[in-house]
Amino acid sequence: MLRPQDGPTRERRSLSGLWRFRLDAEGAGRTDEWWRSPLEKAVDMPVPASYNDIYPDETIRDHVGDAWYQTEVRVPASWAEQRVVLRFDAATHRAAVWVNDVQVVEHTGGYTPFEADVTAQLRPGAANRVTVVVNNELSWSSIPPGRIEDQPDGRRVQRYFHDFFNYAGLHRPVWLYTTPTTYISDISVATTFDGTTGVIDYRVEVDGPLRVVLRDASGNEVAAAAGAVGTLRIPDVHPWAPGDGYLYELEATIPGERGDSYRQPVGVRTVEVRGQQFLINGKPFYFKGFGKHEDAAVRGKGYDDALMVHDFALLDWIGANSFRTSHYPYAEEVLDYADRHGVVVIGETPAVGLNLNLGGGIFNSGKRPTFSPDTVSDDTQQAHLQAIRELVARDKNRPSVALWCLVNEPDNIQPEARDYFRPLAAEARHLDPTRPIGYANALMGPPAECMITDLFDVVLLNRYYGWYVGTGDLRTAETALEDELRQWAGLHDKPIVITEYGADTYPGLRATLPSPWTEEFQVELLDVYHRVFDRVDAVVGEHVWNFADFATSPGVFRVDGNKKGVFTRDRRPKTAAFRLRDRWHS
Ligand code: GCB
Repeated sequence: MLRPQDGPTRERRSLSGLWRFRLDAEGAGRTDEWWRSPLEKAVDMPVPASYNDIYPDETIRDHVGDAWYQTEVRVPASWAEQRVVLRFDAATHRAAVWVNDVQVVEHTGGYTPFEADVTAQLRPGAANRVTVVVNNELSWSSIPPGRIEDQPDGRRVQRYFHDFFNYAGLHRPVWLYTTPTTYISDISVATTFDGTTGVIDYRVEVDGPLRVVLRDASGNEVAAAAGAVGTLRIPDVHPWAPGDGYLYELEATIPGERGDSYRQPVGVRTVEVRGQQFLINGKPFYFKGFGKHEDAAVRGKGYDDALMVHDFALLDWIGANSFRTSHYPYAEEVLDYADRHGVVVIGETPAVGLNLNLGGGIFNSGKRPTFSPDTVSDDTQQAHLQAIRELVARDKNRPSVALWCLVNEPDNIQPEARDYFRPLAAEARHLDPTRPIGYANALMGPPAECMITDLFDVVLLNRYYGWYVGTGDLRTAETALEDELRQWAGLHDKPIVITEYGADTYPGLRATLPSPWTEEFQVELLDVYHRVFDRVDAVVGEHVWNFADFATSPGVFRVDGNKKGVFTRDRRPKTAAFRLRDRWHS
């Protein structure tokens, strides 16, 4: 699926703005057919945004079930000549959509786009109603999973096995766009080098003749070809590289008056795992950065240009070269920016919380079966496969994405884990043979007991020695961490990226002797980890948890959310930010 774009044959209309909004805890809207008329008893709701924190109203914040959005749209009469598509960049976690009285699409999965051809339903030149019902329920057959508890007072409460708040709604822009009736439906590129020549293998989904032109960043034509499948060669190529987001532009054109054209950015680079090294363009790459979240006050997970650019500016300020889209695919605008600025991305699926013995980095008592017909089951696996397919389909052409992370902190020691993950790893490799894959391993799945690491290319470790384990004891943390990293390096000839390490830190809480929750402790803990990383050659990256403080569900170990941010939720630096800046710039 291609992103909407403006061009000689295509036109976009953003539906961002205020929509009408109404909660529907009882599910009446589907039986009473609320899409047939203007939504009654509605309030204004901004799109894009999570709906949860817009009003000071706990029935909205803690809502479980359907929520309805509706807007009215008019497009020019000239659109009658065109094919018209309605696209949602995301609707969390599932949605059904009507244009006027007709349902046009349904989608499950809260962080990937979906669209419908609405040429037959949308009346150009007239007023049209667009109605969406989004549903935020998580179950054992959703990714991420969850379960709903019925309270004695009749309320339904959503429980889930990850700590970040279950924000919901229309988190990303909504578009109407046109294409000609004969149109380009997808483009795939894969890049390599032949000496100093860049090689782009392309495939365009189209029936009939096609022309392809490649231009450099100054707009000069550097290669051309004919046909839907082919190879372009660029002598003296300017590679895409970390810190140098150089992009070419591939323009595919269906010739003729009723033809189509589409511009696809292309960064020429290779990614490879060789022994315990992670190579970009054949050179060892060391990941410096963070696990992040899409999270901010008021808008929740709603996409925002200002916040996005600011976050990248802070990454640059602190000397980071990469981040992980923990724990779901981020807005496409974020990936565009990373592509254009040479920021390396670990792209993660929304699979988080597939571990019944762990919750938000904390051990639960006892051993419970994660994989069973009543918990993580074949249904979960199907949803997980679909999430992988949609992520790869969306981001396959992005030079910034160097590695796929298929799941965060799953149960990796129950024997069934192998049967669950083997088809997932195989599918990811089949869909994208050009990128390595990994999964983020939790502390309770140590090297000797892990059933699945051999299915992956890179060892990704989330570690909390000195925080969740041996809280406050940084001396033991240092030896335990080093000991464990050496075990991994000895067992697997694979590079290790530390995808999480950190400590909750209440901004402004200071102490002469570092103790948990103080700013000094966060600094000391990072120092300890960095000393160890520098001693273990197999470690090729460090992603601190987290870039910024973020909202969570309530918990006794959460003070107004997760406070492991190096920046506060409003993006002010804690003391640790300056320490990281010194390290990462040196
Ligand atoms: C983890 C999880 C992350 C949590 C973090 C924590 O291991 O991967 O989602 O937020 O721990 O702070 O507990």
